[in-house]
This record gives sequence, structure tokens and C-alpha cells, in this order.
Amino acid sequence: MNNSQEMDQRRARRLNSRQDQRGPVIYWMSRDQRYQNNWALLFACQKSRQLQQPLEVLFTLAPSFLGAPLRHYDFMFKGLAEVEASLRNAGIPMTVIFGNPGETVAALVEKRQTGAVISDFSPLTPVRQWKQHAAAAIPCAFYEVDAHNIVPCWLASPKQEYAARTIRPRLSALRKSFLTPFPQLTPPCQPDNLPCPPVNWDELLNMLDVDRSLKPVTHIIPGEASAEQRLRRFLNHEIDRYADKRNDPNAEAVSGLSPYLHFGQISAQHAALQASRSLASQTNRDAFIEELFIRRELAENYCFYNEKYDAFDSLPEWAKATLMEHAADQRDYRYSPEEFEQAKTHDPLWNAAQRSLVETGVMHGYMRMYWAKKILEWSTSPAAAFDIAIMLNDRYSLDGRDPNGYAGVAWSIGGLHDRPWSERPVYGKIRYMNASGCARKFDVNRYIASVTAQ
Ligand code: FO1
Repeated sequence: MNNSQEMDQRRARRLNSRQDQRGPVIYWMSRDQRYQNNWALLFACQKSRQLQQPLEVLFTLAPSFLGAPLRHYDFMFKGLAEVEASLRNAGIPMTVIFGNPGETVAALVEKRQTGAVISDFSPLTPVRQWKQHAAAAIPCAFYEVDAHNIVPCWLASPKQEYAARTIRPRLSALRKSFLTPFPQLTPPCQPDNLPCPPVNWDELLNMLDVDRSLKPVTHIIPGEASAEQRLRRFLNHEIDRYADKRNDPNAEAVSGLSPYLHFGQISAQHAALQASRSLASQTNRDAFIEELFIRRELAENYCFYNEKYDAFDSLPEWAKATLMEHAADQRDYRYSPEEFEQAKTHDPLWNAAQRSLVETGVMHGYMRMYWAKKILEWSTSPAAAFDIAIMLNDRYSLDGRDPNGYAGVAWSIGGLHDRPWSERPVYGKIRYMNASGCARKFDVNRYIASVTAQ
């Protein structure tokens, strides 16, 4: 057991070559929006104690982020308000600044005469661009800590991996040294007179340039406490069904953690540790950890090493070739993006999956594959299908704009991390899926009825 206060230094890397200075420490929180089990916050506390300087947490709110509507900001702000309260309890102020993050960070670092900046990690292009901009402008040391993954993304592999079977041995070899318990967070010694003014979340919400027509969800309570409760429920009541029933959307056998994981309101490492200690059978624990650890970190690897991760062009060459060979194949049905969006296809199962996404912000994992594959089958071209699936997922799903979503669409439509299967119309060699396959796995009518009743 690792009870040391020290973090494994391989979880951090430098984003510039400057040294620590005498001045306050800033944790620039972006993706890991939590107080507990957060390596970036732990590292920032450690740095603050080491430099004997106060710590401040900063969140940079961009005017818009990859088309996220009000639904997502509501979820994120409620979670952040909880983080703010936990930080205040520990005497750590939280500041939110509005504007282009790369620029606003640099300006605040200068204003505070900062000694060191610590950020968390995201493989997504806009966040990497913010950091690149900031790294060039910041006159002190700038560190990045991968607080989202169990094994730091840059250490897991130096290149884009082909499939789960190629990344699994690498992650498994590093599992023992990285799947460790978190040390207790010891807040740094903050000066008595450090101001901790409250963040005005309502005012910030009004400043955003976002689509306000997509209203907040009400059935999932955001935030760290609620995420922890969801994890407990899963480990106490549901994980026993995970291996057998996770592909049955009627079975309530999945964790429901993905919105919380997306906003960093729960740590995947914490969830994996708790699962590994649960009383569930080895088969169920292994099946859950395979998804939470191996498959999730494979998606991170894809976005980290493939800068076109959200475009058709990112797909493996064999997949693009076979899809293009079949691009002109006769399609039995063809729908526009609007028809898909409004769930106006001929297929009640597909429509139910889409309605569940629009109304609840969540679609069951197994239905996500069916949903995306049918968009391929019923769109005018494979590239159009890819764009429609990303657009709908990012707009409606609470875990949109996440490496998991991009990899999921690329897997379903474009053979990413998969292999060629037997050739058929429209799909070419991409793995096929149909409604009778679903009917063999679960009670399709019950699923449709449950969505209608929501
Ligand atoms: N992170 C930020 O640092 N600033 C933002 O303004 C911001 C908005 C945002 C909106 C929707 C959403 O799904 C995520 C958002 N994030 C924001 C979080 C974060 O940057 C991303 O979740 C990750 O980068 C995904 O890897």
C-alpha cells in the first residue's frame, strides 16, 4: 500500500523549460473537476508546501466549448460549485475567469507573479492549444499532471495503438505501479488573510455564448458526492450482473458513471480501486476494469496520437478504403441529419435510442453501437455518417466531447481498434449489427417501451 504523500513523479511532465519561481502556485483545473482523488490537485498542494507559497485553483471558462449547450454547462457548473465549497473548506480560493483560456491564464499568472502552474491533462486539440499558448507566455514552471488516467497517457504508449490487444499488455505491465491508493490531501498552509470570494455561477452562465434551448437534465444529480453515491450503488447492487448483462439495456447492469468521468467529477483510478476491492466475482470485476481502464485509456491514446480524432480521415486505411468502395451502394433508407436528430427513421429501436439521448442525455453503451452503425447504413456517405454521429453525440450526450465518444463513433462506423469482417453492402468490411442481433441479446420491445415512458 502506498500511503506516501508523494505522487509518482511520472504522472507529471513539464510543458515549458522554466523554473519554479518565488510566488503563489496555481492549479489550472480544466478536466478533472473534483477535490478528492485528484493527482493534479495533490501535486499542486505538494508544490505549494515545497515552495511555501499559497495555492489558488483557477478555472478558465471559454465563451463556448465545441458546441456544448446549456445542458452540459448546468451539469458542469453544479459540479464546480461543489468543488469550490470543498476548496473553501480547505482554505484554498477558487477563481473563474472568462475568455480565451490560453490568454486569460497567462494574464492571471503575470498579475499574481505566480511561482508555478499545474494543469490537468486532456488529449483534445482545443485544450492542447490553450496550453501551448500559455506555455509560451508563462514565465514560471508549467507542469501537466495526468489526473484522468490510471497510467499517464504519454507513458502508456509512445504511439497510436492498433487495438485493445496491443495496449492491454502495456497497461497491464504498468498497472501495479499506477493503480495505487490516493494519499490524503493535506491542504497547504494558506495565509490567514487570503481572500476567498465566492464565484458567481449565475452571472458566468449568462455570459456564455451557448445554445440555451437544450435544457438541463433532472434525473442525474451532478457533482462529486452524487458520483460517489452512483459508484457505491453500482458496486453494491449492479456489478454482479456486469459481465453477463452489460449489453442488455433493460438490465441496469452498467455503472452510469460516464457523465461524471467526462467532467472529472469522479476519478477512474478511484473507481477501479474500489471495484477491485469489491465483493463481486473476479469475472465481474475484471469485465468492469477492462472497460474503465483498458478501453477508456485506449480511447485516450487514440485522441492523443491522432489529431484528426473527430473526423472520418482519422480512420484506419483499410476501413476508409472499404467504406469508400461501398460509398455508392444502394441504401434501403436515407435520412438527413435533421431526420436523425428528430428520431424520424422507420426503425422504432433506433428512434428509441435517439429519443433517450435527446431527453435524458444518456444512451446505453450497447445501443450506442447500434445507433452509430445505423447512421452509417442510412446516411448519404460514410463521411457524412461520421459527422452526424459526432454532432448528435456531442450535442446531446452528457459525456459528449470526450475521447470515449470520438473513439466509440470511430469504432462503430470506421473500424477503429477493430478488424475487417466479411464484406457486405454499404458497410464493406466494417463489423455489421442489426435489430435481430439486438433481439437475441435483450427484450427490444421492453427497451422501446421504457424509453417512451421516460
Ligand atoms: N474546460 C475548461 O477548462 N473550460 C471550459 O470552458 C470548459 C467547457 C466545457 C463544456 C462542455 C464540456 O463537455 C467540457 C468542458 N470543459 C471545459 C471540460 C474539459 O476541457 C473537457 O471535458 C476535456 O478536455 C475533455 O477531454
